[in-house]
Amino acid sequence: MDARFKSRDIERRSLDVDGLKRSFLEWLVYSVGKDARAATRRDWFHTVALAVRDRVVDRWMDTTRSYYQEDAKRVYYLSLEFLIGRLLTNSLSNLGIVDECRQALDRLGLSMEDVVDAEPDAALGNGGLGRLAACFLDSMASQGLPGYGYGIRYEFGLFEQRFENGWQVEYPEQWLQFGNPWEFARPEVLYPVQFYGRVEEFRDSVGERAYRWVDADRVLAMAYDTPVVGFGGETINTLRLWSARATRDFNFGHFNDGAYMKAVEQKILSENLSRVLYPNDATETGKELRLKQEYFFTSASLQDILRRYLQHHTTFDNLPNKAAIQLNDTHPAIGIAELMRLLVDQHALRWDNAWEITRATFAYTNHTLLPEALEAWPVRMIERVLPRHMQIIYEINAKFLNRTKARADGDNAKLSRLSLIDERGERRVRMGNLAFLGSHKVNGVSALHTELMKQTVFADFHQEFPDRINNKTNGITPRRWLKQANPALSELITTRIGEGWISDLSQIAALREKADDVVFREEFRRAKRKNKKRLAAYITRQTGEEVLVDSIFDVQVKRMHEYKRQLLNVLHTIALYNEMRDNPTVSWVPVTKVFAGKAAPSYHMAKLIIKLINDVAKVVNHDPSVHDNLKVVLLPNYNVTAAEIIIPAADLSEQISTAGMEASGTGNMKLALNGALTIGTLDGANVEIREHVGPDNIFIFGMTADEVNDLRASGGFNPREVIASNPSLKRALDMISTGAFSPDDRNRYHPIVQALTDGGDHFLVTADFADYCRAQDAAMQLYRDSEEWTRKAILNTANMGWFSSDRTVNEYAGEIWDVHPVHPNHDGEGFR
Ligand code: BZD
Repeated sequence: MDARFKSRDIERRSLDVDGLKRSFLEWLVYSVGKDARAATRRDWFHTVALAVRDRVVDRWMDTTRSYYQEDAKRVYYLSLEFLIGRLLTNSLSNLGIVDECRQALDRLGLSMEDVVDAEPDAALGNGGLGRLAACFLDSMASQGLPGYGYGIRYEFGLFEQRFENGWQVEYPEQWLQFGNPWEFARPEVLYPVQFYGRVEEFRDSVGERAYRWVDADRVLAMAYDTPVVGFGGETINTLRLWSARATRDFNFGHFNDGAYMKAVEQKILSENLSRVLYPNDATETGKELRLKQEYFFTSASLQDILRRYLQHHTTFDNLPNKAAIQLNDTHPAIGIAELMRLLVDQHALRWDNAWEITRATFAYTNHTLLPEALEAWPVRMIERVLPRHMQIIYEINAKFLNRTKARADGDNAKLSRLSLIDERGERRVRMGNLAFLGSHKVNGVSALHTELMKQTVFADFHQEFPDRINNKTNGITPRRWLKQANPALSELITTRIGEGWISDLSQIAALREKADDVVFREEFRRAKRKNKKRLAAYITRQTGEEVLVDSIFDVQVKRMHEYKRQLLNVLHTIALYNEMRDNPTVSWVPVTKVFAGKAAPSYHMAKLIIKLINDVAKVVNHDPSVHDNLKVVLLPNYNVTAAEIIIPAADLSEQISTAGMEASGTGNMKLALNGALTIGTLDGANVEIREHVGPDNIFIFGMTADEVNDLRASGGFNPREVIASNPSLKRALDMISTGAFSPDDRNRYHPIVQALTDGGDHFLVTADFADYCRAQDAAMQLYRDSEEWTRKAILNTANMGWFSSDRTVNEYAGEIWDVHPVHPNHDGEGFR
């Protein structure tokens, strides 16, 4: 081998400062094509990312080879969303070379922060569901589990949010504009995906009725692979995202007619499939393109999974022993009909055999009980777009209802609830029912949510299949959400208890005893203060507002939604503002209310709430009579990168959804792990957080899910009475409705006031207001006692170990997937 080649080859893997520096220079010149004088920060980011990627590739191949050689059972996580965020710090940190990289850059006169900041935030998701998928990828790789992510390589991720005159305005987000150094295009990994056309019946070789899908349009799914670096760099898994490509023969007929431009137009249109992420979180769109996206990535993934399986097997009997497919909500649930189609139509399996294999392979995670979020595609649309799948769904349904009828003895109402088809109004396919029926396990994402699934949406199914529903409480990866986002605290923790917590978060319990150690408390506070300074500077950069570092940072960061009740927080803000103005001589605990979150572009109420927060901020922040004791900021464009700055700096974590409506929450876990005290309702995983951190270390308020249920069952309540009996609530609402925050348009907030009064206050904002204010007062009083506050904050961090996504993923692996760690053989290569 050429000597120069060989030395480069070794250099590609060296992890010391000199080796990194040399390969940076080499990459800058030979791959980015710049010299050091002309290079921009973005050039350097690409350079460093490519050099880091080099250090991953051998181990990635080793990992994949080991899975192949062992014919290990793999888990395939099918998700329409992966909210990944930036990868540079993540990769360096999981490889253990953050300091080496920093020094190498330093020697080149570059700051690591500048390079890191040049990376776009990969926002291929809306919120919790997409971020959970990303945390699971990290946890699977960190534990050596053979896990693959499958999704869509959206050209445009979640929109960029800006405020114009206080209103949300959406801009396209172009994360791929300058290329993506982490991904490998796989132009040879290409699968056809069909749409439209019709179904032909024929007799197969043994004279049985069979079907083929003909005259369909075709699109190709092309793979892009991103390595998923596990902690320690032992296991490197794969995230495979599909991009739509036109087939070469697309509408060839048009060429013959001479209508060349028309054919090219068609080509462009078919590639729209992977163009953009739908920005709705918790509401269904019912748009045909969305259905096509769901089928597109599901079909390509299943074809890929079967191809991999068939490398080792000649029949499908072992598929459930070699592949577990997890459906992240119902978005990929059409995969159940697709696997049936592939097995029955393409591989000639008998129906019952195919169904048994399908059910044993799939499992389904539900993330919401909100009726408006449950997918139900019009039968007529599926008939048109996926005609063969509609037949298969009918067949699944008929067989199931026939079997069930015998036992349901005449309970037709129950049968119609169990049906895959909702016959009320326009006929629709209930994707939740399909997912349930086609899976061997169905799970909720917190203990409460899973119970409510059994009692509400899936009550009838639960009766039929009492062993199918199980709980898997969500978790978060401690690598990104503590180690990387909060170096100040994580270094402190490591000096005291070692670094075992990074891969086994239960070890963080060793901090419990440190809560009583004055010196540790002081150091814990110092770390928090450092993070608060960083956030304060960020706030000033983003909004121009100056905030007091020693005020309570009271943080509510999440998508804007009425059920999450940002309005409750705003009403408390206004009430507090009034109290401060009324009592200027009292020594108030200074409060900084930090909000951030995007609203779905068509969700008018959520956008109006954004405008209200900005309007309230304008009034409060410029009122000298509150002496800077209260500041309100709404940070624009909340995303993973912003979360990494905000969360470590929070003192108080707002988790205040109407009980029974937030399936789990995961921001609640990130904030508590970073030493914020939660103020929250007994909803989602808050219930379990209370159990772990202890009731003395959390501020719980408001109605319980049972109370909410009873109240609604008894016909609701009269918000007007509640408002009349609470002067501070009445005053706050009056100010909103008379234009105190919108002098330029006094009626602006009429819809909000209306919803909270004559509208019946569906989310029980007024009903929970008084108790929320009580809990807020308790928090503010406690904050005065900084030792006691810090003690509780430490106990939060110390008691959150169970909420690691490593624990969650292990539960899935053991109780649903039956997959086991594989230890890749890295013998052939010299890496450390
Ligand atoms: O899933 C969220 C729930 O609201 C949270 O309570 C829970 O913690 C997380 C993770 O389990 N659901 C979503 O984020 N849902 C969506 O983002 C979504 C996206 C598209 C369509 C429907 C819902």
